[in-house]
Formats: sequence, C-alpha cells, structure tokens
Amino acid sequence: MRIDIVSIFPDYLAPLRLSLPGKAIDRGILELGVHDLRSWTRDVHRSVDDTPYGGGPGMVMRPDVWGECLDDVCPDDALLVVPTPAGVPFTQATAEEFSTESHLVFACGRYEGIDQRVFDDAARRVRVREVSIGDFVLIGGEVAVMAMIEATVRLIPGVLGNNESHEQDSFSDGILEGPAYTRPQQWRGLSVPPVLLSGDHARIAAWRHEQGLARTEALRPDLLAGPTVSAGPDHTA
Ligand code: 6GU
Repeated sequence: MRIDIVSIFPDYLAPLRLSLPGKAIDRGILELGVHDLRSWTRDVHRSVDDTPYGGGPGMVMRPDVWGECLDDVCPDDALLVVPTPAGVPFTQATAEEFSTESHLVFACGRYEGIDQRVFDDAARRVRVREVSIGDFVLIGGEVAVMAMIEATVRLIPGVLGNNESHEQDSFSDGILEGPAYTRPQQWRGLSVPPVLLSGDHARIAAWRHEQGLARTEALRPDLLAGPTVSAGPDHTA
C-alpha cells in the first residue's frame, strides 16, 4: 500500500515512522509520502489561506494551491480521504475498507476548512471520502489522520505478528473486548478468574463473550441497539 499525506505541518506526522506503521515501512509493506502544502504555493508569502466569502471568523484554505497539489499527489486510482469533523464517522469497517486500497491520499486542512471546490473538482476523477473520528473538534486533521492510518495499517496482512490478533478485536464482532490477565495468578490480593485456568477452551470462549457483552451493556449500550451485533459462541442458531 502507498499512503500520501498533505499538511502545512508535515513534522506533525513524524511519529508515523515509529511503531507499527514504521515497521510496515521498514518491511516494504507500506510506502509513506508526507508533503508540505506550501511547496505548491507560488507567491513570496507562501500563503495557503484567505478570508471566507460571506464573512465569518477564521480563514479558508485556497483552492488553487490545493488543486495543484492534488493534481501532483493524488492519481485517479487513489482514494482521497479528507479528515473533517463534518465527515461520516470513521469506524472499524472504514479501517477494513481502507486496508484493501492500494493508494490512500489524506488531505489535512486547518483553519475553517478547505474551499469546497477542491473536493468537487477532485471528485470528477477520484473517489473522495470526508471522514470524522468522533464528535469533537480538533485544530487540524493531522492527529485524526494518524489515528486512521494506525487503525488501517494494522489490518494489512503481514503487519501484525499474529494473524489472528485483529479477528478478536473490540468492534470486529460488534461488542467490546472483555478483561485480560497474565501472571502472577495472585497479585495484591486479586486472583485471575479460575475459568481462565481451566484449560476448557469452549468455556473460556463463552466466558469471554459474556464479559464482553456485560462491558458493552455497561459502557456502550448504543452498540447493542444496532442491527449488526454478533450472537456470539453461546447463542449461535
Ligand atoms: Cl477527522 N478532523 C478534525 N479537524 N477534527 C475532527 C475530526 C477530524 N474528527 C473529529 N474531529
């Protein structure tokens, strides 16, 4: 997979070369390009924004600079992802979809956003997705892009050590993951639940599902209200 990111703060994206995406880069699974939007300015002030038509606070990013940038960075076969609090929610399903793409381009806006015509124009030749990572407002898209890339890259086959690791993730079956334990068996007067020591894999799987369901009911009842919750190992028809 190839990922390109355009930002006026390219240094913000440096952590992507560490950790899991960094390992995927080292192993040749991922190619990463980080681009400074100001490289596409033509004026001496290298300005990327201007005041909004219709008035109001803040600044809007200029279509001419973004347009030339995307002409260079975003080929027709890429998926153009625009991080914005006004986008559709990014979920595990989005990460799974992104992980099957061969080329993702992320366009990070700042200020009050990017001139809408940039995306209307890009949509004439590429698929454009405006995506939000939650109901809160960030200063710019960079941190949101890092979250989306981490969620996406770990799903690419061969990136995680253990191929099964993400099949048991919270959300992949519609409920949260339950608690985990390791040695020692007794710690500060607290014991590991005996079922986990039983060696009975069916009982352990059923217990884990119950724990996940209880956690979901307590913390995220909204996930159970939806139509796509898995029945789990002890309810299968
Ligand atoms: Cl994707 N971008 C920005 N700037 N703010 C956000 C967001 C994205 N998702 C939630 N808040």
